[in-house]
Amino acid sequence: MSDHRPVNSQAAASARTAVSPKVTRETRASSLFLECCRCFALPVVLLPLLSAWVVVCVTDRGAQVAASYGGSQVRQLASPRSRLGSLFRVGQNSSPRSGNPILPGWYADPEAHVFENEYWIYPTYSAPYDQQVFMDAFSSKDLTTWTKHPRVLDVADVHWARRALWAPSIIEKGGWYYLFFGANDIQNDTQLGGIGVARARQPAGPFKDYLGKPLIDKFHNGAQPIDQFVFKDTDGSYYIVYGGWRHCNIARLNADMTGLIPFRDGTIFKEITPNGYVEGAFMILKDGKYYFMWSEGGWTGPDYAVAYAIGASPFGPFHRIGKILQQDPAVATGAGHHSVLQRPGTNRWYIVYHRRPLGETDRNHRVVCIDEMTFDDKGFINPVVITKEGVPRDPLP
Ligand code: FUB
Repeated sequence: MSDHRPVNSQAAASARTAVSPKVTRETRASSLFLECCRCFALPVVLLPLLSAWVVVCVTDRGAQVAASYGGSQVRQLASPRSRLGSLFRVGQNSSPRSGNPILPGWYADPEAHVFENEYWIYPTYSAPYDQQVFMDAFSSKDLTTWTKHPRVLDVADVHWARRALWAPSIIEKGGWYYLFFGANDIQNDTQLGGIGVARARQPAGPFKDYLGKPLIDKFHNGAQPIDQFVFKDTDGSYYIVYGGWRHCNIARLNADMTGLIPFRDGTIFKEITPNGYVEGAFMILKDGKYYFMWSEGGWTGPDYAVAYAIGASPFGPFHRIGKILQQDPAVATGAGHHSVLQRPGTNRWYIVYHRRPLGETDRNHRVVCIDEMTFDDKGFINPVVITKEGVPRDPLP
C-alpha cells in the first residue's frame, strides 16, 4: 500500500539529487509525456460532449421554429423537451369538443339556430314514415352539452298530418316561433298533406297547428311540397324556399305567415332549381350575396352530399359551383341535408348536417353532426372536413 502523506520540499530535493542522470532523463521524459496527456485529454473528452450539447440545442431550436409554423404536433415529434411543453399547453388551452354525432339517437335534416341566447337544433326523427309522428328539439349553451325537448310538435296537434313529419324550419317573428314542417309525403295532388305551419311562444314549444290545413298542399313546377327553408330578407320580406323531387321553388310569405303573396307578375311559385338539385334547400345571406345550398344524390345511400351556388338575389339565377359536404370513407357516409349557423357577433360558421355511420345499412340510421364551415378570401365556401371530433366548445354569454 503506497504512502500518500505529504513530504517536505527539502526531503524531496535531496531525494531527487540521489538518483542517477539516466533515471533523471527518463523521469523528465515520462513527466513530459504525462503533461502532454493532461493537455490533450481534456479536449479529447470534452469535445464530443460539447458537440453533443450543440446538436441538442440546434435541434431544439429547429423544433421550436417548426412548431410555430406547424403546430404542436410537429413540436411533439421533434424534441422530447418540447413534447413535455406541448402536452402541458394542450392540456391547459384545449377546450372540450362537441364530438360527433352531437345528438343521441337517430335524427336527420337538422336546422340550427340561436334563440334566446341558446343554440337550438330542430331535426327530423329518423324512423319508418309511420313512426315519424313527432318532432324533438335540442338546446345547448355551448355546442357540447345538449338538452332534449321531447315532442315539441306532435301529429296529435295537427289533425291533417298523420306520418312523415319532416325537415323542420323555424323563424321567430313578433314574439311567436313559427315552425314549418312537411307531413304525409304526398305523391300527388289528390293526397292530403304538404307543408304546414305550427307556432309557439317559446322555442321549446309546444307547437300547435296554426292554419288547420297545409300552407302548400300541391305540386308546383314539379316540386314535392317538402324540405322547406324559411328566411327573412334584408328588406323585411319573408320567403319560403322548398321542394323535393329535384325541383325547388321560392314563394313570399305574408306578414302573419298565414299565406303566400303573389309576385308582381301574378305568379306565386318561382322555380329556382339549380343543376344537380334534389332536395334540402337552404340559404344564407353573407356580404350581400345569397348562398343557396341543397342536397344531391339519394338520402339512403353513401353519395348524399351538399352543393351550392351564389346569387345576387334570393331568386338567383343559381349556377352550381360545387360540392361542399360529402362522405369521407374514413369517417362516415351520406353526409347531407344540412343547415348553417353563424355564432352571433363572430365570423365563426358551423355546418349542422346528418350522416350515416360507416357500414350502416338501415336507411334510417342517420345521425346529426356539426363541423366548421369556412370561406376562402374570394367568398367561396371551402369543402367541409367532416370529423369525429366535432367543434370546440363555443359558449354563448
Ligand atoms: O328525412 C326525410 C327526408 O329525407 C327529407 O325530407 C329529405 O331531405 C331526406 O333527408
